[in-house]
Amino acid sequence: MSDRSYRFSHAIVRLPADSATAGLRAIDTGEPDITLIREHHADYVAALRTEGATVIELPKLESFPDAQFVEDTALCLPEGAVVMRPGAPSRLGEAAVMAPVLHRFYDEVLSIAGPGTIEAGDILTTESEILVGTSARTNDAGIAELTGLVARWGYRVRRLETPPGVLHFKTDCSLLDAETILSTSRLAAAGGFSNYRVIYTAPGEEAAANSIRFNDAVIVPDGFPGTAEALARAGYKVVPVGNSECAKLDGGMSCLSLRFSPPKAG
Ligand code: CIR
Repeated sequence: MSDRSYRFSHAIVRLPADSATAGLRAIDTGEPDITLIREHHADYVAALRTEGATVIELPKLESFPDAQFVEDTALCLPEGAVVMRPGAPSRLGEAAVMAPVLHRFYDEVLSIAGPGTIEAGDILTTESEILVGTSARTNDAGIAELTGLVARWGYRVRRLETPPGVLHFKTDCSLLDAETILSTSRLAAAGGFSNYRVIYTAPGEEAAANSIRFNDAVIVPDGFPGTAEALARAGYKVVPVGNSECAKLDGGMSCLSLRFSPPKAG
């Protein structure tokens, strides 16, 4: 089986702005520490580089406090990229800023024109399909437009539902390999993963579900020993990275990068 859904040559990240502490959050769990955000971000970039990534570090964008969460702005596939249309009004402009960056690496860069909205934190690309969860940020019109766009590259989109109160579909799941998904039990219970093997986050460790498989490693947020152990037991190489501050902004390991293998050099 192919492995293009978790083996990549490149990652795009954006350095956290000073304004990052003003990023969106569902619940106030305390002021994020900007110095620690930067340290964790540097550790994250280092982990990607260790796993073989060419990392493109974009400059900070003070006018967009959530811009470090680059994942939400685009879907990067081997054939082309699709610029999203974020459902959070304060994040809408981030997508347009990402488009020229993607043009460096892709001949084909498509865009969600609207009126629907979709953020790529709601998209899990597996080896055989593209799963999209509806959420407060991603609606049916956004999913329908994405479905039409990626059909030209032969992709099938399957619509699932993100449980209420969960920011993004991938807040609660990640791809581990061609047949395996790491998931919280609340998301898996909503159905949709019957064609996959599911490894569950340990009880009370739901926040560990937002991890990423990047080449040989599974990069996980630090501080979730039960889930890290379950992954190690299943044979994965677990690489923990601190995420305490981005967690206060509802962000995790997937949100901080766009992972891809570009068709052109860039
Ligand atoms: C937001 O609410 O949009 C940001 N504070 C967090 C975005 C996290 N992104 C992701 O899950 N893909």
